[in-house]
Amino acid sequence: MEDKAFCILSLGSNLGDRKKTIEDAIAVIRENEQIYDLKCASFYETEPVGYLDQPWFLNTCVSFDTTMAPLELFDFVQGIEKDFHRERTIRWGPRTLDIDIITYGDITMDTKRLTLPHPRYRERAFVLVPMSELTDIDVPIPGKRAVRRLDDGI
Ligand code: A4P
Ligand code: MG
Repeated sequence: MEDKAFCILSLGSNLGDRKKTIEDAIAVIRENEQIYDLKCASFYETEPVGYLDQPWFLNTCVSFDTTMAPLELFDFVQGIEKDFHRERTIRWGPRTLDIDIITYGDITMDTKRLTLPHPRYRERAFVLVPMSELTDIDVPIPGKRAVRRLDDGI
Protein backbone atom coordinates (compact mmCIF):
# COMPACT_ATOMS: atom_id res chain seq x y z
CA MET A 1 0.00 0.00 0.00
CA GLU A 2 1.30 3.44 -0.90
CA ASP A 3 1.85 5.92 1.92
CA LYS A 4 -0.59 8.77 2.15
CA ALA A 5 0.03 12.19 3.70
CA PHE A 6 -2.66 14.25 5.45
CA CYS A 7 -2.73 17.76 3.96
CA ILE A 8 -4.48 21.06 4.51
CA LEU A 9 -4.97 23.63 1.75
CA SER A 10 -6.24 27.19 2.15
CA LEU A 11 -8.36 28.64 -0.66
CA GLY A 12 -9.20 32.32 -1.07
CA SER A 13 -10.87 34.53 -3.66
CA ASN A 14 -11.89 38.19 -3.79
CA LEU A 15 -12.67 38.78 -7.46
CA GLY A 16 -15.56 37.59 -9.63
CA ASP A 17 -17.96 34.86 -8.48
CA ARG A 18 -15.89 33.95 -5.42
CA LYS A 19 -18.09 31.09 -4.19
CA LYS A 20 -18.34 29.38 -7.58
CA THR A 21 -14.60 29.72 -8.21
CA ILE A 22 -13.74 28.08 -4.88
CA GLU A 23 -16.38 25.36 -5.30
CA ASP A 24 -15.17 24.56 -8.84
CA ALA A 25 -11.55 24.43 -7.68
CA ILE A 26 -12.47 22.05 -4.85
CA ALA A 27 -14.33 19.84 -7.35
CA VAL A 28 -11.14 19.59 -9.45
CA ILE A 29 -9.10 18.66 -6.36
CA ARG A 30 -11.66 16.07 -5.27
CA GLU A 31 -11.67 14.41 -8.71
CA ASN A 32 -7.91 13.78 -8.72
CA GLU A 33 -7.29 10.05 -8.30
CA GLN A 34 -4.44 10.68 -5.85
CA ILE A 35 -6.71 12.63 -3.47
CA TYR A 36 -8.66 10.67 -0.83
CA ASP A 37 -11.29 11.58 1.74
CA LEU A 38 -11.52 15.30 0.96
CA LYS A 39 -13.32 17.40 3.58
CA CYS A 40 -14.24 21.05 3.23
CA ALA A 41 -14.69 23.61 6.02
CA SER A 42 -17.31 26.38 6.02
CA PHE A 43 -16.83 29.41 3.79
CA TYR A 44 -15.92 32.64 5.61
CA GLU A 45 -16.24 36.25 4.44
CA THR A 46 -12.95 37.89 5.57
CA GLU A 47 -11.45 41.35 5.72
CA PRO A 48 -8.29 41.72 3.56
CA VAL A 49 -5.03 41.17 5.42
CA GLY A 50 -1.84 42.87 4.17
CA TYR A 51 -2.96 45.09 1.28
CA LEU A 52 -6.18 46.65 2.58
CA ASP A 53 -7.59 48.58 -0.39
CA GLN A 54 -9.30 45.59 -2.03
CA PRO A 55 -12.60 43.69 -1.75
CA TRP A 56 -13.27 41.27 1.09
CA PHE A 57 -12.28 37.65 0.54
CA LEU A 58 -14.13 34.39 0.68
CA ASN A 59 -11.89 31.83 2.42
CA THR A 60 -12.06 28.18 3.33
CA CYS A 61 -9.77 25.18 3.90
CA VAL A 62 -9.87 21.59 2.68
CA SER A 63 -8.18 18.53 4.14
CA PHE A 64 -7.42 15.23 2.40
CA ASP A 65 -5.00 12.33 2.24
CA THR A 66 -2.78 12.16 -0.83
CA THR A 67 -0.21 9.90 -2.44
CA MET A 68 1.29 12.91 -4.27
CA ALA A 69 4.71 14.13 -3.16
CA PRO A 70 4.87 17.74 -1.85
CA LEU A 71 6.14 19.28 -5.10
CA GLU A 72 3.68 17.24 -7.18
CA LEU A 73 0.86 18.62 -5.04
CA PHE A 74 2.30 22.12 -5.42
CA ASP A 75 2.40 21.80 -9.25
CA PHE A 76 -1.16 20.44 -9.20
CA VAL A 77 -2.58 23.37 -7.20
CA GLN A 78 -0.54 25.93 -9.17
CA GLY A 79 -2.07 24.46 -12.33
CA ILE A 80 -5.56 24.93 -10.90
CA GLU A 81 -4.77 28.57 -10.01
CA LYS A 82 -3.64 29.14 -13.62
CA ASP A 83 -6.76 27.50 -15.03
CA PHE A 84 -8.85 29.98 -13.09
CA HIS A 85 -6.90 32.84 -14.76
CA ARG A 86 -5.46 34.21 -11.64
CA GLU A 87 -3.46 37.34 -12.35
CA ARG A 88 -0.65 38.24 -9.99
CA THR A 89 -0.11 41.95 -9.91
CA ILE A 90 0.11 43.19 -6.34
CA ARG A 91 1.55 40.98 -3.60
CA TRP A 92 -1.26 40.26 -1.14
CA GLY A 93 -3.55 41.98 -3.66
CA PRO A 94 -6.82 40.90 -5.31
CA ARG A 95 -7.02 37.47 -6.88
CA THR A 96 -9.62 35.23 -8.51
CA LEU A 97 -8.10 32.26 -6.72
CA ASP A 98 -5.23 31.67 -4.31
CA ILE A 99 -4.43 28.16 -3.13
CA ASP A 100 -1.74 27.70 -0.49
CA ILE A 101 -0.47 24.44 0.94
CA ILE A 102 -0.68 24.98 4.70
CA THR A 103 0.61 21.63 5.95
CA TYR A 104 1.75 18.40 4.29
CA GLY A 105 1.90 15.66 6.93
CA ASP A 106 4.65 16.55 9.39
CA ILE A 107 6.99 17.66 6.60
CA THR A 108 9.11 20.76 7.09
CA MET A 109 10.87 22.18 4.04
CA ASP A 110 12.12 25.52 2.80
CA THR A 111 12.91 25.69 -0.90
CA LYS A 112 12.66 28.49 -3.44
CA ARG A 113 9.25 27.31 -4.65
CA LEU A 114 7.70 25.75 -1.58
CA THR A 115 7.89 26.32 2.17
CA LEU A 116 6.14 23.88 4.51
CA PRO A 117 4.29 24.48 6.71
CA HIS A 118 3.15 27.73 5.06
CA PRO A 119 5.29 30.47 6.69
CA ARG A 120 2.45 32.86 7.58
CA TYR A 121 -0.54 30.69 8.43
CA ARG A 122 -0.18 30.97 12.21
CA GLU A 123 -0.87 34.72 12.03
CA ARG A 124 -3.96 34.41 9.86
CA ALA A 125 -7.46 33.92 11.20
CA PHE A 126 -8.70 33.41 7.61
CA VAL A 127 -6.66 30.18 7.62
CA LEU A 128 -6.83 29.14 11.30
CA VAL A 129 -10.59 29.39 11.73
CA PRO A 130 -11.61 27.15 8.78
CA MET A 131 -8.64 24.88 9.47
CA SER A 132 -9.80 24.36 13.06
CA GLU A 133 -12.99 22.73 11.67
CA LEU A 134 -10.88 20.02 10.00
CA THR A 135 -8.07 19.21 12.41
CA ASP A 136 -6.64 19.95 15.82
CA ILE A 137 -4.52 23.07 15.70
CA ASP A 138 -1.87 24.06 18.19
CA VAL A 139 -2.18 27.79 17.57
CA PRO A 140 -4.40 29.86 19.86
CA ILE A 141 -6.92 31.99 17.93
CA PRO A 142 -7.67 35.32 19.65
CA GLY A 143 -11.04 34.96 21.36
CA LYS A 144 -10.97 31.17 21.02
CA ARG A 145 -9.10 28.50 22.90
CA ALA A 146 -6.90 26.06 21.03
CA VAL A 147 -8.97 23.11 19.83
CA ARG A 148 -6.51 20.58 21.21
CA ARG A 149 -6.78 22.05 24.72
CA LEU A 150 -10.57 21.90 24.63
CA ASP A 151 -10.40 18.25 23.52
CA ASP A 152 -8.08 17.52 26.41
CA GLY A 153 -10.63 19.05 28.76
CA ILE A 154 -8.15 21.60 30.14
N1 A4P B 1 5.13 29.39 -1.78
C1 A4P B 1 6.01 28.98 -0.83
N2 A4P B 1 5.44 28.12 0.02
C2 A4P B 1 4.15 27.97 -0.40
C3 A4P B 1 3.07 27.18 0.11
N3 A4P B 1 3.19 26.40 1.21
N4 A4P B 1 1.89 27.24 -0.57
C4 A4P B 1 5.51 30.34 -2.85
C5 A4P B 1 1.76 28.03 -1.68
N5 A4P B 1 2.77 28.81 -2.19
C6 A4P B 1 3.95 28.76 -1.55
O1 A4P B 1 2.73 33.15 -3.52
C7 A4P B 1 4.09 33.53 -3.72
C8 A4P B 1 4.97 32.28 -3.80
O2 A4P B 1 4.90 31.59 -2.59
C9 A4P B 1 4.54 31.24 -4.84
O3 A4P B 1 5.09 31.48 -6.09
C10 A4P B 1 5.10 29.93 -4.25
O4 A4P B 1 6.24 29.48 -4.96
P1 A4P B 1 1.63 33.68 -4.47
O5 A4P B 1 0.42 32.85 -4.21
O6 A4P B 1 2.17 33.74 -5.84
O7 A4P B 1 1.48 35.19 -4.03
P2 A4P B 1 0.61 35.78 -2.88
O8 A4P B 1 -0.39 34.79 -2.43
O9 A4P B 1 0.17 37.12 -3.32
O10 A4P B 1 1.71 36.01 -1.79
P3 A4P B 1 1.87 35.21 -0.52
O11 A4P B 1 3.13 35.73 0.08
O12 A4P B 1 1.75 33.74 -0.73
O13 A4P B 1 0.66 35.75 0.26
P4 A4P B 1 -0.24 34.92 1.24
O14 A4P B 1 0.52 34.83 2.50
O15 A4P B 1 -0.75 33.70 0.59
O16 A4P B 1 -1.38 35.95 1.41
N6 A4P B 1 -6.62 38.36 3.18
C11 A4P B 1 -7.72 37.60 3.34
N7 A4P B 1 -8.74 38.02 4.13
N8 A4P B 1 -7.83 36.37 2.73
C12 A4P B 1 -6.83 35.88 1.94
O17 A4P B 1 -6.96 34.76 1.39
N9 A4P B 1 -4.57 36.21 1.06
C13 A4P B 1 -3.44 36.91 0.98
C14 A4P B 1 -2.25 36.28 0.36
C15 A4P B 1 -3.32 38.24 1.58
N10 A4P B 1 -4.48 38.67 2.31
C16 A4P B 1 -5.58 37.92 2.43
C17 A4P B 1 -5.65 36.66 1.78
MG1 MG C 1 -0.34 32.48 -1.86
